[in-house]
Amino acid sequence: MTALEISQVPTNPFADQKPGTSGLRKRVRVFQQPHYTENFVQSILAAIPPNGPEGATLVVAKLIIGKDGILSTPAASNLIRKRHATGGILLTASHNPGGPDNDFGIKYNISNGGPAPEAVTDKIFQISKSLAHYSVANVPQVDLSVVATHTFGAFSVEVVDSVDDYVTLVKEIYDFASIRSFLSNSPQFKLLFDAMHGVTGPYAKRIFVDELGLPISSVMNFVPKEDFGGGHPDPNLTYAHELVERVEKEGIDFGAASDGDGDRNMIIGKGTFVNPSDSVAVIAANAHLIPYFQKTGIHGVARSMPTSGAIDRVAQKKGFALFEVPTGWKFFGNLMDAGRLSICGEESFGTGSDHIREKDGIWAVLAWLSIVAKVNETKPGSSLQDILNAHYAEYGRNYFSRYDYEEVDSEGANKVMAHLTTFIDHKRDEFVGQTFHGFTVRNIDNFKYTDPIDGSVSTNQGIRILFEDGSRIIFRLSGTGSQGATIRLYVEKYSVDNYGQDAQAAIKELIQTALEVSRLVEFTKRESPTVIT
Ligand code: VG1
Ligand code: CO
Repeated sequence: MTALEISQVPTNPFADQKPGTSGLRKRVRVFQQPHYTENFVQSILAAIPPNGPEGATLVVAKLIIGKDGILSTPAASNLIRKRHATGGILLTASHNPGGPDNDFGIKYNISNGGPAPEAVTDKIFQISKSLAHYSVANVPQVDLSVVATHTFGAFSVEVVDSVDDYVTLVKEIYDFASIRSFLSNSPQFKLLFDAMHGVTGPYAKRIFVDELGLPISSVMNFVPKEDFGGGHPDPNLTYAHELVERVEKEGIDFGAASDGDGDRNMIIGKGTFVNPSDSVAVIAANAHLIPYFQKTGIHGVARSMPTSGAIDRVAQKKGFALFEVPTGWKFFGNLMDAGRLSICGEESFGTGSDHIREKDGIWAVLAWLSIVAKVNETKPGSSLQDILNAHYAEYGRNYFSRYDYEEVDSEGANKVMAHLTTFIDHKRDEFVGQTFHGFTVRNIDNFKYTDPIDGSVSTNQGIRILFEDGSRIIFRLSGTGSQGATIRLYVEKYSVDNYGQDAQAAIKELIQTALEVSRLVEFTKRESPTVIT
């Protein structure tokens, strides 16, 4: 085979290629502009460290691609680690809607398998602002529907089975035989997994049907579609309504969903919603039931700042080290690489461990399924709600809710944040100590994080209002939206013994306080949020 021809294409830089919480997220139409996508990919490649000084040429010797172009984000993280790849590029709108009029995204993961940290994304952004050309290789068309390796001189393209390595991984983590025997001995136990036409369909079919012996009717929307069948592949109570309705109507014991690229998860049962902040706490509290953690032990646990402190209670009781990081999975990577973090989660339906460097939807579903199976060995008939109640009885309950105001006018959103900032600086003295609906302000700040491993500092990670009783209100702007601005309002209230309340009723006064203090309705003209979790 002759070597590939590389050509240089002149281009002009774009000013807006700044990656956000996880990758560069824009409308599909933006990525379709001439040179836009090529520019960004070139900027990523140029930012890869081992290639040294500015202007050095990156030699891409090998490309590994999932069959049919399908690879979930967690499976890609695993593959990068297993194959010792330099990094990986993921083309995905993640939890946002896709198709020609909606979203697209490009995520870049580094050699540890995790999302690029800020130092790397900053470098990508810097390069993108002055890019004058990109390189294109004339690689012949490769059939992505067949697992094979294609060699072109010193360069090769390997098309791999998307599911195999991932299934091997999760089978090392969990006791499949015990889950399988629980399922076959409990014919009344109904499980339903919704892949939301995202990437996890083939994984779910292989794991739940082939490996665990469930009927094919246990998985829904399992054919991946480019536009997610017109849906919004975000596994929450609003967008996964098809699953939610079926769980209630059909009395399903265990319902689960994951997002477009398979890194998020939602766990529900009839009449039961497992809040993601509780989910990671319950997994941490029950980690001794999972073979992987029996082997490794728990080195530490972590959560993103807005995630409730439910896991803090577990850490305290069990003596685990606890870390609070900014929003975004990239902040967990250093701690994991340093061997200081085993289990972590985000309130945004992200849960995972150090088995890879991404949050992992199917991993979380299997974690819960393992816990259900084990608990049922000693307490037959235990439901998700029973497991939650037992947890609340032992640790208390952190009532938590998130209100999303999606695609609001940027100007309005900025006004909300600017107004709140006045209480951090010049109006601080009158604000701290004030009481709203029974909650007295103890402190207000803008979350700043110093990475304990490399000392890097991330500022402006969300405005926190902390109250005397430990309750919190947090405001931050989304870094994954593609249009206007999205305001996220998070509230949390801890109760040691009153854990049977409806979550919305429990946090009602905090929401009132948040809206009053921020003047959000006035600034954004939004009477109500688009999504409530
Ligand atoms: C959101 C979530 C954050 C998550 C990120 C990426 O970011 O809040 O917790 O890590 O999405 O998820 P933001 O900046 O919009 O709040 V995914 O499934 O798009 O990788
Ligand atoms: Co995602």
